[in-house]
Amino acid sequence: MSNIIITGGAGFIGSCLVRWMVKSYPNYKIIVVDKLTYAGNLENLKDVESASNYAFEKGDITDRGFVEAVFKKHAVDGVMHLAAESHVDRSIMGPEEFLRTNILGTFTLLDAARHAWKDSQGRNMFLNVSTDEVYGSLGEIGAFTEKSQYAPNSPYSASKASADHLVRAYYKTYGLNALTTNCSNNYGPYQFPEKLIPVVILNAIEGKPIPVYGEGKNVRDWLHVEDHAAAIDLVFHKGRAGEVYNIGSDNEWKNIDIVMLICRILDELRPASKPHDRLIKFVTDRPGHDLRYAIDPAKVTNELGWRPLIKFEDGLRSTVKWYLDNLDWCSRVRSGEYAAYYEKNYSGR
Ligand code: NAD
Ligand code: TDX
Repeated sequence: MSNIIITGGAGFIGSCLVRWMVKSYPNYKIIVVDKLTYAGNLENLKDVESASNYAFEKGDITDRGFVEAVFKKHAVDGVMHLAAESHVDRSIMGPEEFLRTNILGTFTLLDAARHAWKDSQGRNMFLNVSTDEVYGSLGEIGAFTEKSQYAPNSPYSASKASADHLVRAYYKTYGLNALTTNCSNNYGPYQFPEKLIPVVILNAIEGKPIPVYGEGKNVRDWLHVEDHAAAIDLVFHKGRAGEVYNIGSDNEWKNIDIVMLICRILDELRPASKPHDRLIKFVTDRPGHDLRYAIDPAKVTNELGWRPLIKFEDGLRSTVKWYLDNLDWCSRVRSGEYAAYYEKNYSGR
């Protein structure tokens, strides 16, 4: 494969994957397809914008005419599909856009690929980037495997689950070379400051309350975004069509513990008159809040040899540092629409 579209390439994980692919494969053409919603920002791609193997197409993945035109213009033979509405709290406040982008958008891409690739199936690949949230919530023990039952609990995870089912159906019914990766929580630079880690960092340094939902006992399994990009690259090239691969790093943290750890890192890097953890505020819980996610990565490790390389304490510290060094980026992406969202999400909690 040589002409690969990365949908959602201007977002958090997408932009990391674009940087990774543009640098790793000088002979490929990497084409970013992105609508540039509040979460997508061309500033995230400034490192690659002048690379000769990079192109950008602005548009909506639910727009069939646009998607077909991109396939034709660039002779697309591979798809890494990340474009999505990705924030659970927003899906609770307004599910419709999640259903449109995540379900209809995935269908539109799959169907365009099916038609564009009808005579060249063997040489193409459609990789759908999904989430561990499709499996619902775990109790105190165990981890999700590729065989775990789907049990999504939020409009976001239900829309991602629907997309995963469509990918499977296109493989089974039409023989489209397609597969899905289900990954745990990502962290790292360029994550939009509506997700837990950047919210904690920015609120702490601004002296605002640090909102912890419920009692802070919910558990997430955290993976550095660069380890995720490496996994996507590997599965795209070496994974078997029709399969599912769970990506995660055995790195479970209770929310309150991760919040405390960020506060300690900030006490060191940006000391304030009092410790930052004084700002922690337990607020009304997220409805349908999944208690615990954990991924069993045995399949991707044993079959393809993937394993995460970035130690969590190192990755978290460098992430905190990145935010401190990029406060201008933070204020630019948080302006406008984000300000209205912030007010709505946190005012009643
Ligand atoms: P993000 O919200 O940071 O970025 C999403 C990108 O998609 C943005 O650039 C946005 O402009 C674009 N987009 C949204 N709607 C679009 C549309 N209709 N047409 C074209 N582009 C559109 O998301 P992220 O955190 O980078 O997540 C990327 C993918 O990875 C998503 O599919 C998400 O479900 C999945 N995922 C995320 C995590 C995580 O922890 N962030 C974990 C596992 C899986
Ligand atoms: O202000 C907050 N306070 C808080 O306690 C926020 C924003 C979150 N939380 C909690 C909720 C979760 O238990 O922290 C945990 C992490 O929350 P998010 O950052 O919103 O992530 P999560 O809901 O776990 O989903 C993320 O991982 C899976 C991504 O947003 C999804 O796109 C991905 O599929």
